[in-house]
Amino acid sequence: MPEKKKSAPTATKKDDNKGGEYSANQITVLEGLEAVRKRPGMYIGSTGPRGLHHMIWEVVDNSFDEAMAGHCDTITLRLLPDHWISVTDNGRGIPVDIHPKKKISALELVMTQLHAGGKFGDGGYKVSGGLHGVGVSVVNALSTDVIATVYRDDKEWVQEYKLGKPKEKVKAIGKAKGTGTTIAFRADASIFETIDYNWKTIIEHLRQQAYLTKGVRLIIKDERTDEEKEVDTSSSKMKGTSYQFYFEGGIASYIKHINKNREPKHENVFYVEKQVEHIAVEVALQYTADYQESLFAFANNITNPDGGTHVAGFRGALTRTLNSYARKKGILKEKDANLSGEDVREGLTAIISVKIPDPQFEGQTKSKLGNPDVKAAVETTFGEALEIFMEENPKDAEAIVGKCLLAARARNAARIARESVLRKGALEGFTLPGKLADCSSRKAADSELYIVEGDSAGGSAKQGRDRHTQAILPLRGKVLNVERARLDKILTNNELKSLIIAMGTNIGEMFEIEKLRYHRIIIMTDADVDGAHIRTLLLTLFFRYFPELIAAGHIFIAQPPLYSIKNGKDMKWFYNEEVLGKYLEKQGISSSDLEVAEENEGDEAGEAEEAPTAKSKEKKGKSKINIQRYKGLGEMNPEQLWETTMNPENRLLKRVTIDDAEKASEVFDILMGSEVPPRKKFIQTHAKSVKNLDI
Ligand code: 0RA
Repeated sequence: MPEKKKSAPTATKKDDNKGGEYSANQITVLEGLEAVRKRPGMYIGSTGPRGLHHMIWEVVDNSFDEAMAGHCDTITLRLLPDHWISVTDNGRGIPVDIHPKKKISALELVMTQLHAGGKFGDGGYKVSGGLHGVGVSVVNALSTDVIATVYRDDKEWVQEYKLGKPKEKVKAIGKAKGTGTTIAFRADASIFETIDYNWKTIIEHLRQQAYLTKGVRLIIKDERTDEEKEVDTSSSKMKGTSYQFYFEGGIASYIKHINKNREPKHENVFYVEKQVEHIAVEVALQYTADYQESLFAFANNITNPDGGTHVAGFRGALTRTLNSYARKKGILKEKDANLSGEDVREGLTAIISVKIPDPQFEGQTKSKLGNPDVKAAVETTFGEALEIFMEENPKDAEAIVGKCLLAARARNAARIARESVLRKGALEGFTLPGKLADCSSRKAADSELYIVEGDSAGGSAKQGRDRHTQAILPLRGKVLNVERARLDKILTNNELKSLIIAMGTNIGEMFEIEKLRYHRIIIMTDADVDGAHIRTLLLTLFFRYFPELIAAGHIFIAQPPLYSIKNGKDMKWFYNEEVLGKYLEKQGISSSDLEVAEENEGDEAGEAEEAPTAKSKEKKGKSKINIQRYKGLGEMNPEQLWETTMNPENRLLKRVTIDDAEKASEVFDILMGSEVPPRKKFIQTHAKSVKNLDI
């Protein structure tokens, strides 16, 4: 690469051009550039900062074209004093020989004739196009000064321009080693709203371009004076700032860059690059734990925010390939529905880059690729390569399909939720579930909803309650106790639908806490393993779908007594062993006696209703203290249930915190999850505290 050390572009000797040398051809050329100056927006997009920066992109694109044709590996952009920009590459150098028909140097043609860009040369296809593929002549027309320097045939050639017009013919001004081109320009301040460049905009655009052109070294140097730099970006620190972008991995490196603050679901980035006839296809992707999709599509290095045929081909192949893999490996069973386009999109980071000789852009903003043959080229190239990648990287493949399945489940749950309980209007004026014994009060602040396990306990609760303020919703434990059922399945459950309708809040995006019909929602389950199971499930449901209700303190757990002691006519209730123990001690019954009594009972599950029985030492033989142990709510009669568990005057309620619910949800995952080791471990460590856990 020619190393011409210059902090600002060099000017050649002044040598007035003889107007008479210009042919008729050149006059039309100059009229063409005049048209650009009259309607700059039509050629460069805008005269605002965007258009100004397009001037740079246009010049850099020409060097990228040279790089993509395989003739250049280094491009240097300099921001120089006095609003000069210079772009140097080590390509072949713009030809300087005289064009046979036009009788002027090819360099001059390129610089002064609209769209002369790819019209000559060796036919290597021109890649830049679309929005800023207008040609360097437009940059020339919109600049007060341009200096084009070419290193070619061991010579340094130069031509300078003022407002688009050459000052003199192209001429050799010295010797040169190697080949290359430098285009230096100064945007016309009378055309652009501002001619101050934004460093960050330049860095970000060029970083992207560097990713899209692997193997090209891009050097960007800020050599402006301090006054010219943006005041608010700590200008003094910017002095001498320089960046180098070189990405051997191309768009695969780009994927890593985009995902660097995300959580990738698999290690290897998928990458394919293939030339299909005249279309060059490049695709890279990696899934992350995100919910959004980050997809970037480019045609000839120009971004297509509205997608187009390349994106269509990509999407088709992605969905098809992931589904066929999941089926082949039995991850999707026969009865399972296919993964949808939406499912495979969640958490996807992907870049699709195609290069075609004649890109066609559609839509209002010209941001959608239209070439029809691109779809099939991307679809086959990408589909085949992804299939091979999945076979060769089973770990990655499993993680990808797993993530998509998860997305499918979540979407299914959301859909079911929307369709069943949740449609707007479905709840308003919708009849409350038949099982619900509602309270008569319509004031939510006074009202309570008891969720009761089982029909028999439900019956007692209905009879024992305060009808004015207490509503009862019995849930059938068996139905709820769906082993391994995930919440999405559970949401199809009629019992839970009834609960959601009864609460009145709706769920998901339709959730409205203001619609809550009861300010206290009380989970009342048996003090046994099944009860704990159902409680866990309900807490998980609240934690996952109604965290607002927990946060607002609306969710409670009823505390039925564990024991009762009948002493003559007196009835005492005990809600935990400690209090019972203390009471018994006071009565002169030691806990060892109690233990003996329990052993005598002879049933390790403690099923007996009238046990344990202990005799008071002092009152030996006189009176018998009858300790009753409650296992199920159904064992209490309505009066007892009211007295012990529902009467606001003496009941115990535990308000559920987010912490409690989160723990429950973890337990739920362990109990219901498909992963066996954690479930096994959980059961082993809790085996002593929970007997007869039916998992
Ligand atoms: C057409 C033909 C040839 C070179 C280029 C264009 C060229 C253009 C630009 C613009 C910026 N840098 C550039 N480098 C090269 C060369 C044809 C040949 O050598 O046979």
